[in-house]
Amino acid sequence: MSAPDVQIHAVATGKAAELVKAHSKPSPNGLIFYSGWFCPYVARVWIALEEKGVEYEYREINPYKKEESFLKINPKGLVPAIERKGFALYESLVLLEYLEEAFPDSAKIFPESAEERAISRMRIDMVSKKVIPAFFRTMISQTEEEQRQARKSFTEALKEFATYLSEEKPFVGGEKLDAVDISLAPWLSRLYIIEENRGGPITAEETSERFLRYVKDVTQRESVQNVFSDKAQYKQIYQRYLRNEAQSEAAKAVRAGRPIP
Ligand SMILES: N[C@@H](CCC(=O)N[C@@H](CS)C(=O)NCC(=O)O)C(=O)O
Repeated sequence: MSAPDVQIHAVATGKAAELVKAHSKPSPNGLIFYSGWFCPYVARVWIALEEKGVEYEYREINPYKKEESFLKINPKGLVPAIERKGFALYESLVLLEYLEEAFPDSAKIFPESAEERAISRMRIDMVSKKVIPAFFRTMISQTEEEQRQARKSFTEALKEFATYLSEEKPFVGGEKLDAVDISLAPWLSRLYIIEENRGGPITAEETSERFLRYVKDVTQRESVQNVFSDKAQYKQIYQRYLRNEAQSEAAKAVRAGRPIP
């Protein structure tokens, strides 16, 4: 099987391109954000930067090229990553925690108390271990029966996520997005891929009315919309998953039944 993943539109488009332009110069705080416009893990960090109001310099990377200069920042060769005053770091969820601690005056995305923070981490762990693998599996499944089963696991995981929501506030974080919301948000922006190709709209029967309202609120949030490129540009990438031809580390792991790296 060939490895066509390296063929990606080179730069962000649409609303995301405006954000890239606004962050094209070195930032006074020295933060460099290594991004791939198309990547949902990148979107987590990008949304967090925007929600927190932390300044950054945006640099576009094609992680499939595994260029030597980027491997010095992240030896795994994956985006997102950051660099600041000679310090390099990667892994989207670690980056969320780093931003919270390294920029203590910025808007908070984790709760104050140790107990609530621990609960947030458990919820984020559920997103990573259940929701995201089931999302990828639903995309790469080829037979109708596989697709049906994968979608069932996916929507059951979403239903579990819905138990984190209250009737009073739009988000898990209350009136604004917190790290739990942000850990899932990029996949909610990409729900249409499942809906258009794997069995139609996600229904309230599969999840809940409350969850469907949450999807609307999250996907309409300014920070979430602003990191999204033109929908058409994602197609080339997601077609590779839908045909089960993607050769990304995530695709290889899901195919082999291993945890996503
Ligand atoms: N666990 C990583 C996953 C990052 C990841 O898989 N990024 C993808 C792009 S969406 C990547 O860089 N892929 C390059 C490859 O698979 O070779 C995180 O949370 O940051």
